[in-house]
Amino acid sequence: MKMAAKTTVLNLTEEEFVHPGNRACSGCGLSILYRIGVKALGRDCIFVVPPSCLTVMQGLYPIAATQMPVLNGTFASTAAIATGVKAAMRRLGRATQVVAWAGDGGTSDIGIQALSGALERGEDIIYICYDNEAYMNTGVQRSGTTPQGSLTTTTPFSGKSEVGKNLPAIIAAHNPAYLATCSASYPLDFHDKLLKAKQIKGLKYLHVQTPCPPGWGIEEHMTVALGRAAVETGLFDLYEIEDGCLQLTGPSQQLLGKACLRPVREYLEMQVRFKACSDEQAAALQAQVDQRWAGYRDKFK
Ligand SMILES: Cc1ncc(C[n+]2csc(CCOP(=O)(O)OP(=O)(O)O)c2C)c(N)n1
Ligand code: SF4
Ligand SMILES: [Mg+2]
Repeated sequence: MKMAAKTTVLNLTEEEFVHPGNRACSGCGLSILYRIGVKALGRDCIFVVPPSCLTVMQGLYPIAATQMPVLNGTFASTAAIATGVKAAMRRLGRATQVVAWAGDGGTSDIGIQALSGALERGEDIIYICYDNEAYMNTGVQRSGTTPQGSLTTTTPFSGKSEVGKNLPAIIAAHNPAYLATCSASYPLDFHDKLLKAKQIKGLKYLHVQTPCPPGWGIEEHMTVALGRAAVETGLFDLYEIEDGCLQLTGPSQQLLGKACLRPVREYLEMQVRFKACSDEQAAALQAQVDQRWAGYRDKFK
């Protein structure tokens, strides 16, 4: 399915579904993503959210920050709850979108079993994983997707020693109806991928990198610059997978025309969490990026 005409700031709906003022930290990547993403979903949707910064940001009824119904569940059961809510909607004859929206800890670690089952069954839900690359809500503990070398409160001296999970690749191995990677720094790209996901039957998975100022050790005004640097260095690629076929999208697709990308070191040096990262670790990361992008250039030339 081809993407329809792109949304811009000029034609993005002015209707707001998120009330002014919420409990996210200033500069939170998730809050940018949430406000814009919800515009693509529209009013007829139900969120299923496990414990995370999003639960805190949305707040509790009757002073919730969002106008749509939210079901807060347990960590392990997000995709199973969404499956049940969708079945109930079907039974009622309603086309309501059911959207599971969870963090990286809730997706790559604790909720992965229920998500894997829902993927295998091809449940007709949207699953969004916002990846701030640690358990932020409880004080920056390392998660499955925390990158190697990153300082967290549970990897406080020399950073995480293991390589982070490539969660989109794990999801892709389940052959979902639609998979897209997105960034909070390109919220309209996320908006349009979500619009597209709404038209597709089956499980749609969107994986979004969301910079987190306190967890990454950056100033609040650097959030957008950080997400862009992740894309421009080739560390975080924006793509879609449909019918098993991967296509780079938007800003990542445009990078194909460049002879070389920004050095990975630039991205690492912008963040306190990588201050223990050794030259060898940075060089290994650069080598991985170079190899992946050589593969893209071969494939898409
Ligand atoms: C079973 C269970 N274990 C631990 C917690 C405590 N807890 C609440 S939020 C959270 C962090 C979630 O991390 P992530 O999914 O990455 O979302 P983020 O906080 O980064 O937004 C944890 C560990 C919990 N509520 N339930
Ligand atoms: S800790 Fe990070 S993800 Fe959580 S609300 Fe603050 S900026 Fe957002
Ligand atoms: Mg997280």
